[in-house]
Amino acid sequence: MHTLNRILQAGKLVPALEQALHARYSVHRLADEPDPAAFLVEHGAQFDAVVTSAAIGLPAQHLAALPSVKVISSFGVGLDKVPVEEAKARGIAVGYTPDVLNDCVADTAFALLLDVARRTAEADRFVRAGQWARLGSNSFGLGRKVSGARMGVVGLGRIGQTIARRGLGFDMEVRYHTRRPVAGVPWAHEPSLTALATWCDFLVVITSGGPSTRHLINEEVLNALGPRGFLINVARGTVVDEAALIRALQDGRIAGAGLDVFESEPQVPDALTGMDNVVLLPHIASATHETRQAMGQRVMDNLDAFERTGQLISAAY
Ligand code: NAP
Ligand code: 8YV
Repeated sequence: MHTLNRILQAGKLVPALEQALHARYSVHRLADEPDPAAFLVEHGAQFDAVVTSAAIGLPAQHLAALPSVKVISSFGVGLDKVPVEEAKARGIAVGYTPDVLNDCVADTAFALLLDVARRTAEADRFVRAGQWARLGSNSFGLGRKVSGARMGVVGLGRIGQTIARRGLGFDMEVRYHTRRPVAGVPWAHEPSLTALATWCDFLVVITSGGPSTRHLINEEVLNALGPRGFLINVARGTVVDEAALIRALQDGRIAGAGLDVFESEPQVPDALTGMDNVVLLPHIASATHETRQAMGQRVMDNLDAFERTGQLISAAY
């Protein structure tokens, strides 16, 4: 038994999870503190668990001020803002919410892909602005065909494989790039990211974030994707060199982009908001009632399992 007496809530959570957490445990919201670092210096020792999210994370210096913490339970699958190595070194368990969001993130990748290729958001703006009524039928122009196109998936983990499977329904030819080939999948591994970008019509990015993938999608990859190629990013903003992406779009060196994530969220560069061949989402790939409910449930289940058994349902290491 690892009774959790006092939980630190690192930031804002979805309301249902916040309610469930506060109904079950004694929880303190760090965000309510005017000076969180000073609060932790004074009171950090009273907490034996932290609940956070992929978006909020937990600064390593905050974890250093929490000497009694035994478990971190994070809402989300991305661990780029969670100090996993520091936690591991101290024997602190780290829980997260993989798998339950695969479908919705894959669906969003396809929503972006279809939207940027078939220009649906742009066409919606055209209709609302009265342009169709003014200019008449066939005035909007043409999009790019998606069915039967070539899709390159960068990262073929839980979500990447779900995206690749979606390609089957669109009769797409799918190849992927990862550092190590994945055993037992029907798609061809491409060891060179540049070669994958050259080959495909749609390059869909779904690697993990963090320093090891920073600016993996750089000028060279974008040039390889070429003026008929589209970039879709549902991974992390840091995986794409955003300045290089903007230059490539401005020069017409790629055809367009569908982006759910950005380098400095929630800031989106004006250069992107002014472009019609770009579809922009506010990091909502997992944001459905069903998936967010399942993610919140996994956060609670991780805590519950840790209390009962010392193990997590979904452990990050
Ligand atoms: P996962 O199962 O761990 O898959 C990660 C994949 O990335 C693996 O195939 C891995 O293969 C590949 N990868 C890692 N580093 C790479 C590199 N340098 N070059 C090429 N491939 C690399 O993770 P997942 O559950 O699919 O989630 C993936 C990521 O999606 C999360 O970490 C998160 O950041 C992001 N995400 C975003 C949203 C959103 O709302 N937009 C929602 C959920 C998740 P190798 O290790 O073999 O290279
Ligand atoms: C999160 C995400 O919902 O799971 C992840 O890694 O990026 C999203 O699913 C979002 O970051 C809230 O924490």
